Amino acid sequence: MDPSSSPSSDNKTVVTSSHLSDMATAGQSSGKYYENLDAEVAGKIQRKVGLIYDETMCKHDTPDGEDHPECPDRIRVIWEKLQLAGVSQRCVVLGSSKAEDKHLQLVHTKDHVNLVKTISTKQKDYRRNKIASQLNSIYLNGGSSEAAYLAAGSVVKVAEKVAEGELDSGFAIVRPPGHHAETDEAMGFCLFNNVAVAASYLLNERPDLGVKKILIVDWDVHHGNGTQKMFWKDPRVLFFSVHRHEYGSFYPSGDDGDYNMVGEGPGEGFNINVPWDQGRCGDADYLAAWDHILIPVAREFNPDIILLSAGFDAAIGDPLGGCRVTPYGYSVMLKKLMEFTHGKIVMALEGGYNLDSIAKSSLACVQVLLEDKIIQGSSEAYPFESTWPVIQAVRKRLCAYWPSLADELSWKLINQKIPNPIILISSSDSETEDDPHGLVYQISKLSIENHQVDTASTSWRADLAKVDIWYASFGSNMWKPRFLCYIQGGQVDGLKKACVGSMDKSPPKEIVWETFPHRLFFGREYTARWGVGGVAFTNPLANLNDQTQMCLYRITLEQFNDVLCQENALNLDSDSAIFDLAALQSAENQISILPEAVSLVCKCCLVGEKRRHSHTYNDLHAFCC
Ligand code: X5A
Ligand code: ZN
Repeated sequence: MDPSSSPSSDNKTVVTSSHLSDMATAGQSSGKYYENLDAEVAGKIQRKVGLIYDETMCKHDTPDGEDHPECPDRIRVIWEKLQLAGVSQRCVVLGSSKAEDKHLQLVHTKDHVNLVKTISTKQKDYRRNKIASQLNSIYLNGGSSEAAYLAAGSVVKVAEKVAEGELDSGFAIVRPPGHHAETDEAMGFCLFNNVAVAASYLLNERPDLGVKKILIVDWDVHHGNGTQKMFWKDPRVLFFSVHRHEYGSFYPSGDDGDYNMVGEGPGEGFNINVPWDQGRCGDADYLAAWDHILIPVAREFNPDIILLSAGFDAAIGDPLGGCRVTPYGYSVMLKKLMEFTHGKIVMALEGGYNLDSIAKSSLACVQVLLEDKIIQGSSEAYPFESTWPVIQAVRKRLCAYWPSLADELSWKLINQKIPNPIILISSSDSETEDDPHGLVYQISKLSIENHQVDTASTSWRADLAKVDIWYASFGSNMWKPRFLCYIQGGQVDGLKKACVGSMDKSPPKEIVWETFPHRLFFGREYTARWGVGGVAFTNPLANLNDQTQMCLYRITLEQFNDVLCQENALNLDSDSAIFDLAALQSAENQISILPEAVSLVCKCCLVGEKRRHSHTYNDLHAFCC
């Protein structure tokens, strides 16, 4: 294969704002219809994106109204979000349709279809709970049958319109979800396998539409066991699922989601599983799987249409998934799929249980389908160290079928030099004071006074915006509204004068409370900016049994500079950064010479696995005062 198009070319997976440049297209995301005119003036025709939402699917609910993650509000919040953002107004909104039994029976047994069909009838009232309890992770009520028929039928309808060319792409906002449902069994909150029914419908019932090869991408955090089984021996369907697997212990559990499950007979090689063995996977991990598995294979397979089992339970904040994909991550994954099939993509909702996350992620995806500009950047730059062995194993297992997977990933790629995360602590005051250990003072000098570096560079903001740091606060700045004054501007109680905020007003990407084995070693009662209330520093040499609670905000290094300016009553519009990359580097070096007990512990280490870098406790973290 041509090495220049090799999926293993270096640095592909680093998620930076450079991804944005690939993405820029005409049209804005605010949803005013006249912006579509802009798009057309720019020579771009607005794409026709279909949406189906029907409140009737909300009637499927727990029998006695008990709380359940797969709740009716899931699809409501998505629909409301699309409306509020002005995005649904730019789409083609279609009415829902019930699936036909003969289409359901393309992938389900007659018995299963009949069970779901009759489950909500009066005659079943007394048996319904019993039936549900004998199934795996299923509840049923009087609304279940109709919702299941509408969910499957709606995915079929969007798929049909996209295949016909009447729509460019579409999103069926449906529930119950489908991908766990097997030929003869409802499970995992799924009654009919909506996506599988649609795929089989196109292939078997609509030869006139010319769909001969279908790529099903399943990015729900759970393995799409049902879909896998339904097309196990079918080379017309390439099934790709990325999911938590945890060596077979994550739902739906067992070996089905293993990467050795590649299909059988004529379907051998047409089933691809990417099993994560731990949670916390995020944008960078998913995009690594995209860049080094899915995208090269999709290029070879050359599908006629893509069906997307779009669960959003790998999203950050999901209560079941434990992963960390951001709306931006989803939009990049989807955008990368738009290169195929002239963008003929049918999204069907699967899981996703954090209402806010699924609404935002859905919006980001529909904006991609509309070819809006992708705005937000991602939080994470590098995959887990443990992600590469998974990707390598999958590539190795499947390279006999997909030559583009045959090359070894380059050493450079999988051993990317990863900048250590740094915790920066700033106080609200720049006056110097005795620092018994010299450390705090020394670094403070280093950071505040060495700012005549590279004044020629006016682009310091862009550069520093790409670097995330942890801003560790204690005392007053632990109160979020107070810290946010530095980022978003404003004045809270206790602040003597309003802050202008950072140039980049995006809120901290993460806020974490951690207890550190250090105690406060000095404080000040009064500071220029805050008046009475003061600041404190942790004593790095204190007894390790002493504990200090700190609040860590993940912000960019650009924002950190603006925080520093405001704390020290300096102007924000300086040509150079107060604390630039060189300062960060020297702060790191200063810290690295200190004995182990001295340094703070980076949040990654506290949370668990060695992520994205390997380090010991003594190679981290800068103080900046
Ligand atoms: C569609 C989906 C999850 C089932 C989890 C059961 N199902 N514990 O996300
Ligand atoms: Zn799921």
